Amino acid sequence: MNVVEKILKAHLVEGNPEKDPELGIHIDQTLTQDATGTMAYLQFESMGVPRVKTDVSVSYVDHNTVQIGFENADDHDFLQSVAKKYGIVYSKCGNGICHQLHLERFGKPGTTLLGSDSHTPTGGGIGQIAIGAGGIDIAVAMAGGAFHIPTPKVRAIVLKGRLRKGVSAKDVILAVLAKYGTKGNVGWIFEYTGPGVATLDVPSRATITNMGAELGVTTSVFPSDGVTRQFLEAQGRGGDFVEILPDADATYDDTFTVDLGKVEPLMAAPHSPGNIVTVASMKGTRVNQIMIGSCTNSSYRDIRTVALYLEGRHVADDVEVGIACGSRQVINMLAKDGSLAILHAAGCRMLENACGFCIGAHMSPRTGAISLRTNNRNFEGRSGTKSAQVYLVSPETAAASALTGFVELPTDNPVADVPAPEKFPVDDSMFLYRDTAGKGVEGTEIVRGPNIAPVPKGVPLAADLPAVVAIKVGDKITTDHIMPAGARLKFRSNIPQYAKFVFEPCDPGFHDNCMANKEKGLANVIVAGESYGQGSSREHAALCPMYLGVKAVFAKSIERIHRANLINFGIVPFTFENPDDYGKFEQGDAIELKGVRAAVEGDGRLVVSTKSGDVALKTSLSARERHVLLCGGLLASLG
Ligand code: MIC
Ligand code: SF4
Repeated sequence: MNVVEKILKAHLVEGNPEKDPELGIHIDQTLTQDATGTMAYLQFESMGVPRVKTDVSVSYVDHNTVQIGFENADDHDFLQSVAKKYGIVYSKCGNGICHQLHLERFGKPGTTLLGSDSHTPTGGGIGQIAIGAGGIDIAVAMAGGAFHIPTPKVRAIVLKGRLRKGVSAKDVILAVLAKYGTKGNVGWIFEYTGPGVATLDVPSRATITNMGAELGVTTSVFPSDGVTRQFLEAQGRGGDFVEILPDADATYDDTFTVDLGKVEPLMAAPHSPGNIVTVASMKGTRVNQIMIGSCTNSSYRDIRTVALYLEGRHVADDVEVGIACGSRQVINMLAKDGSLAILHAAGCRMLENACGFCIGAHMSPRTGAISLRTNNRNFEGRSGTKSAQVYLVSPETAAASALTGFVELPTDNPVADVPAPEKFPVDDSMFLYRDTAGKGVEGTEIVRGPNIAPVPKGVPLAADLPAVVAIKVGDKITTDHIMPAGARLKFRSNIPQYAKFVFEPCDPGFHDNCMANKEKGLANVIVAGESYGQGSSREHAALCPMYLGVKAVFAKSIERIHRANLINFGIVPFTFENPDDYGKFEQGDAIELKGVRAAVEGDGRLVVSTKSGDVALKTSLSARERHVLLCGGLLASLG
């Protein structure tokens, strides 16, 4: 067996991998972050379960930390009180970024982790099957329910050789993205294997599995080996180690070999993480801003490497450089070894150890800027500046370029490798309720400020639906297009308010049109191209459209997490039988979804008449998904 098969076999509760298209797996650990967590816990509350049933569930606060206005602070208080009541560990605002913290303090090889954030696969770096999902799926897992994944196909990414100096894990995952792109990988799990694995420390492995999210795979995973043991021991968690290696005769559905020694410094050019070019080809390009950090590249290894590049030097006058560490542990180590002083002296802006710039919560670059960033997504406008050109790079490329203000090759003047620390300083004081984890504190009152609004529930799917094409969008529409974050993020706990911004970057009139159609008794339909719903796990990209009366999506293809979220909120995910039929719809077309309920109950086929002729649509659903859709969503299906 390979590593994926070993872990899934130990967690299988429904389905047979040999013949079933969907598997139900038991979830050992969950994580939430604040921006998706409030909804997850509101839904968990409505399930009426007295306490979490997982081994460990952690509620992190890292996204909405800026606190302009009362909304974010309201959310934090709500989350803290929920954690106390239900036996969840609460990571206070200021502790760090969820994925970095979870890797340091909770991630355990051989276990399953479900998180309400698409970068949860970071845990694959420590040998977990770690998957991102919508908040309600996390709520179900906390209540002891199974999580469902498409029966995976497993691709071995065989690593050979050793990276050259100045080249790092970020370049490896960019090389994998260059090969496989951001679409067409739905249902796959990528398992890293081969002799090169041993040359990568755990934080580097986690960089690779983190950004596997951009491939659209279910997750990515590394084996748990001697390197994993050393990392856990250095974290004072040696007892959490178990060895999980692929058997010598393990088989895979496909194999791709990466010769680490031949990987070049790479970057993802605007506006997609799959748009890969070499750093060499961009060398000498003027840069205005450089942002280092995010859950992809904020470990001690990464920021220490940056400090080594900047030691005794200063960033260029015309470039703004910001650094956000992943956790307090990282900051403590940088403080002790003098790196913080180096970074300050070099003229870097030291930012909060939170998501911050990555989600466009601050640090938006100037109009038309070129911004190099070490995070994982460069979708148009995500930085907060629509005209900005964001390139995703390694910490090494970022640091080398900071010195001159132009794109530089980090291999020209590389620094020494940062050895894996023998001991990490452990300070768990900002993880609250560890002692009552799994038990909860009876009598705890949930704190609900005005930003916490009730969760809307769906209604059963009607037999026929008179409808309107409320919007027609193109290929690769991301959840950042559907449900913008940045300045709008603070409304995450208040659906009627947040729903005002659905499709804001594509059509600011969308909300009002949908509400008007809804009042007339018409359903709203979204027509889209390839890879609809790429990116984040934010269920708001389905929940808010549900609130606006969206009942179906017609797309050329739909990404995994978003498709699951649509079903969870009673929106039928149809694809075209013939993709060319996309051309037969125009925004504003009046259509009818005749027999839509029967289609969902039956073979999933629906024919819709348009002014250019009939269009055949299909949806392939498991029995469980069918039931959820007919009830009007997962929450409604639970009674
Ligand atoms: C992101 O990177 O887009 C986010 C913000 O972390 C999202 C979660 C969210 O929208 O809250 C993700 O990746 O799932
Ligand atoms: Fe936070 Fe950015 Fe990571 Fe999302 S991708 S969890 S916003 S650091």
